[in-house]
Amino acid sequence: VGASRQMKNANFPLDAEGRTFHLGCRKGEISNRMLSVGDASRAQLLSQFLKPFPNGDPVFNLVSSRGFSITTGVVGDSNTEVSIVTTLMGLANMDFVIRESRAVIDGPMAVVRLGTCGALQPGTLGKVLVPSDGCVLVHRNPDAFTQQSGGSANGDSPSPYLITNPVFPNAELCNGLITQLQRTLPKGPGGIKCGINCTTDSFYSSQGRIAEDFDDRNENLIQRVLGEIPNAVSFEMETFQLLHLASCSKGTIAAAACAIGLAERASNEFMTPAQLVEMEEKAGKAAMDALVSFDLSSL
Ligand code: R1P
Ligand code: URA
Repeated sequence: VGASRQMKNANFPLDAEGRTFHLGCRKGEISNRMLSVGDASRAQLLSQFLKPFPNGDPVFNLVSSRGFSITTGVVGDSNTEVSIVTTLMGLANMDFVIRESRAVIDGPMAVVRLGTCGALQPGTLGKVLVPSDGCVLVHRNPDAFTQQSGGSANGDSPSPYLITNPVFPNAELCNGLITQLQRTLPKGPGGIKCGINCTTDSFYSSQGRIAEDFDDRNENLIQRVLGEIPNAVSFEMETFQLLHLASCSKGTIAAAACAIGLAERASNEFMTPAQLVEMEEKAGKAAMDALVSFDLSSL
């Protein structure tokens, strides 16, 4: 869907075909059951589980000028529609996806995110980490880095990173996701670990990666996060916005999430590309089955 479209309504832009500004979708193209993934290759891999519609229409695919993609089809023999949406990275992109899909979908929605993440607990490389206990936002506090922020009256300097209170997944959708993951994933070193996810506003500073080129003041950040949130399992970059918007959706969106522990922060180890693809396939199928099983009328 091209960039040079005449938009109407500066408050919530739609083009002449009723397509949204960034996601590029209109009514009928995106399902009430949505799997959100970060990148195009994960979306492509998981599109193998989508079949043509019972009336013979092929699986639908759209790529917007901003790089978001939507693939809509029917899961297996269930006759239930699911859309795989490429959400890209960061809070703002998740905001575009949820707000613009909400605008063109009628009725209740269920959204599951399958991402990758930094694994915070030792021994959790390659596991699927599920924020069943909630999700906080860890974000940089620019005021702590400016000259004029000389500290408060009691002499405390402002903290360079702020940690919000948690937001929570829809319990029924999250439990369904856990059930499907337990069914699909290999026993043993693979498998799942539940806890709290920390969404961050940077892959680097607010995930405690040490940089020489910037003044980040994050040397103790991972230690602080684990001290304040002992059951923190993961660092990633979108789940907080998904769960927060769902909780502000006036009861119309159920959301849950999980992420594959791609990099273990304590040991500095990474999964191999082949291990990642295997886990994406298994966790992706589990997430789609959880979406299919979810009772939308419970919202
Ligand atoms: C950073 O590399 C990206 O990976 C994680 C983070 O949330 C961020 O988007 O998830 P995805 O693999 O889903 O993109
Ligand atoms: N995604 C993140 O946001 N952090 C990691 O360390 C790995 C994947």
